[in-house]
Amino acid sequence: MNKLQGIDKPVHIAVAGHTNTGKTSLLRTLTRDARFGEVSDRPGTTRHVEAARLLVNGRVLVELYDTPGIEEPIELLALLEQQALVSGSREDGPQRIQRFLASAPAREQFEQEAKVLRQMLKSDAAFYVIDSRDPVLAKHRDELEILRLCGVPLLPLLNFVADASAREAAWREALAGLGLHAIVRFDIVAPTEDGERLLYSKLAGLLDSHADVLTALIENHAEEARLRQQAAAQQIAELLLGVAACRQRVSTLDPQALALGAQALNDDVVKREQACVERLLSLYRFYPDDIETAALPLIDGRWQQDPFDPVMLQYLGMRVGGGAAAGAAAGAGIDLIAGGLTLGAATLLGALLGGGLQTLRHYGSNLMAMMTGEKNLRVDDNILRVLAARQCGLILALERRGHAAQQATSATTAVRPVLNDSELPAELRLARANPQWSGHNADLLGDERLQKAINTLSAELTQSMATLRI
Ligand SMILES: Nc1nc2c(ncn2[C@@H]2O[C@H](COP(=O)(O)OP(=O)(O)OP(=O)(O)O)[C@@H](O)[C@H]2O)c(=O)[nH]1
Ligand SMILES: [Mg+2]
Repeated sequence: MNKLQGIDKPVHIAVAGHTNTGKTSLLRTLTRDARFGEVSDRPGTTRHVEAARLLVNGRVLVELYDTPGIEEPIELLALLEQQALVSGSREDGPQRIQRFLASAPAREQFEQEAKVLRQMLKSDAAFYVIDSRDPVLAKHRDELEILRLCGVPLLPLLNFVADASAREAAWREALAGLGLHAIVRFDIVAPTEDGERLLYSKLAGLLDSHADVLTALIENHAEEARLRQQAAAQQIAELLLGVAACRQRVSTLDPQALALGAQALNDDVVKREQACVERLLSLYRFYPDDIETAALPLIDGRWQQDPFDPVMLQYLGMRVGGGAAAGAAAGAGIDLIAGGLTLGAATLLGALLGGGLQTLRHYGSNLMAMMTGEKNLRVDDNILRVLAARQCGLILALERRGHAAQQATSATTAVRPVLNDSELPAELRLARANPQWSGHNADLLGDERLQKAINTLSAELTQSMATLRI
């Protein structure tokens, strides 16, 4: 990126505010590091200044500094005023802060506040994080007064704006009264899609000399998001093509052999899906235990139900062939292909188990071919639909989740169908005819048709997801 050439030093941004407003959480969201610092409901959690870096192409563009919460602003402002009176000189804001930092109270009563102010003086700008559910009190006004003495551009950030008890208008009025007109709303736990872009562009407006760095960061984030979506869609396409191609050979049509074969196929699909979930989580820089939602029935990054679970299918309004015996034999969602015929394994199982001669007769002369020819089990089309819907739903939920989220209850993404229910995409039908595509290894890398199918299918999935995002 050529634009980075002229950038010689990173922008230093302090994150300040009253205690417990979400400062450390903001760092987690902006760095996409769910393990940054310590976050808790207790006030006074962060006790020291802690830095985090934002890199683009290996270059540090921004250094963010988490700071301890300010706890006694009223007392501190009174002290600063008293110190100004005693000194009698006309010092500017930063000089007054320096004077305070050199005084004894900065090492005693106001040790925490001193850490914040020292960092403020060293920074190019600061975010002032506000819990907008709080009423605007004297302590907040005093806190802002003190921070403004540092002479650094301050961008107030209204957190908890989505909460019903947010007092956004009162805060805007109070901030305007203090001369702070550039304000950003930013829900730290569940930021909107363009939340970060707005945050940095507002900051760029306040920091003219560093606008190029912030613009480069914004562009990089957009590019990263695009590449991440592309890579994610590709992972899903690979999963679907692999599963569509899966076949489990069964040597006889004996119900027990069928049930064992069906179970082996079932286990293989569950494993493949799990591997895909793990790759998606790591692509979006989440840990398995970050994800647990009602909409997405994942526990510790693992689906509660395997894709063959009738509840899951029902949820998506899908059915798979299922006779009485099918569920019991783990055969639901699995087809038998034999002698060029595709039959629901369940139907056949039901016929064999129940001695349903009627059904057997129905297959007529093809039955012989089935008995003697090659017999394979494969997954039902609807299982592929479930897999597609779940993985795309997961991506949408991950996109909406900030890295500061503590619980996952806020995810509203429901798993919705992605593949249409009339005919499977051509690539998946092609995969049905190419069992070798179910392999996991490097021999597949050279298969041009497979590569093409992955690219086409992932483009289709990307498009379907775009419609789900609206
Ligand atoms: N629902 C919700 N909770 C949030 C949000 N931001 C922060 N929290 C929660 O608020 C609490 C305080 O968050 P922290 O990030 O530790 O706040 P802090 O400002 O760093 O606190 P100190 O270090 O103690 O000053 C935690 O329980 C967070 O999970 C938000 O946007 N939405
Ligand atoms: Mg903190």
